Amino acid sequence: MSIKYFTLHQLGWRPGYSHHLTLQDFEAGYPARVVGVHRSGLSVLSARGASTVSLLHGSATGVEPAVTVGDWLLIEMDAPRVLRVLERYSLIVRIAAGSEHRMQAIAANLDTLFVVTSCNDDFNLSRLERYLAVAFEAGVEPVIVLTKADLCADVGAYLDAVRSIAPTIGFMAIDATSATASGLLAPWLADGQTVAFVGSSGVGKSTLANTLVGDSTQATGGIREDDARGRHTTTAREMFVLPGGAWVIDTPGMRELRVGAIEAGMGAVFDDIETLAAQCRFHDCRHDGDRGCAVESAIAGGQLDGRRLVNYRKLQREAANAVRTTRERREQDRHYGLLNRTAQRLQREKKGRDY
Ligand SMILES: Nc1nc2c(ncn2[C@@H]2O[C@H](COP(=O)(O)OP(=O)(O)O)[C@@H](O)[C@H]2O)c(=O)[nH]1
Ligand SMILES: [Mg+2]
Ligand SMILES: [Zn+2]
Repeated sequence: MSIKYFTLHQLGWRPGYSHHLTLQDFEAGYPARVVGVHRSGLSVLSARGASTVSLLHGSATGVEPAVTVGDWLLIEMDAPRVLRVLERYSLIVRIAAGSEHRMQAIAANLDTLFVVTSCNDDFNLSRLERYLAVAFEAGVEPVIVLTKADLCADVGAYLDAVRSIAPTIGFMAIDATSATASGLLAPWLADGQTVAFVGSSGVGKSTLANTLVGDSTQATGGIREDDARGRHTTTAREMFVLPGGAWVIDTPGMRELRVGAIEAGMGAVFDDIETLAAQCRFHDCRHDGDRGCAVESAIAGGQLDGRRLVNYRKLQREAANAVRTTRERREQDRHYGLLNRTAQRLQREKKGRDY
């Protein structure tokens, strides 16, 4: 398959990235976008075409969290070597599964996060709030996509529920298998835009990705890994381009999206609770039987869903916990680093005495 060449603009380049690059940087290397993260290395696209660079080792180019799909790299002019990871415009992160504190990047430099759920048992307002908080924290516009509308008798009830938690953000109900879905998502899929689909397994993320790609095989630019049927499947972390020029990152279904620090995101999703909390009699009100609590009286009066307060608290605890463990771990690392260096010095001194 022939390789299609993309301009930086088509690859999603933003003027802001240049602000972090010096003239020397541009002489030493060129920018390239990570379109695939594989065990063997990173697939990148640049104005020079497609290439593979090895994964980053060493602290010089190491970033925390590690390089992910959508990242921009500075690649050395004449060698497949990463000089630097460019400052991220936005980054969707979670606490890695099976870890207490390790941040895992899901997608970098996104414009839009499509939060996908279906009009059935998967639908869960608290989980939606969680995804929204993560998107807002990252500075990414969230859009809620309700799939399987064609299989649902009362789509209106689902839409009303979404409206109740997120009156200001975009949402839609679709049949992900139908071509009409493309038109509904089109406002977020302009040339050079980068979007990602997140949500539970089986809600239709890959189906939707396939619908957007349509029948066009040339649209994939030779970078999409197809299975035997030539359909997109969610295997590795990768992004691919749509016929209209937008970049799509499909993600494997997530069993849980555990949050890290999300104060700003919480403020955006739960601004009703935070506004009420400012009216509580005591500034350190726990909204839990305290006198003069505006949050509890709003719940009693039916203006606020009690479920929202429960979820707000849960997410706050989770975030505080993640922030604390990360800080403790950093201090521990510093401590052990110091011990190590001291041990090495003592050993050198001992050797000096022995010889
Ligand atoms: N009828 C209907 N089926 C759908 C819709 N979205 C997804 N599906 C089906 O649901 C199953 C899971 O979809 P898939 O895209 O693999 O989900 P993913 O795990 O989120 O990527 C597939 O059999 C799809 O055909 C929809 O909007 N309507
Ligand atoms: Mg999938
Ligand atoms: Zn209160």
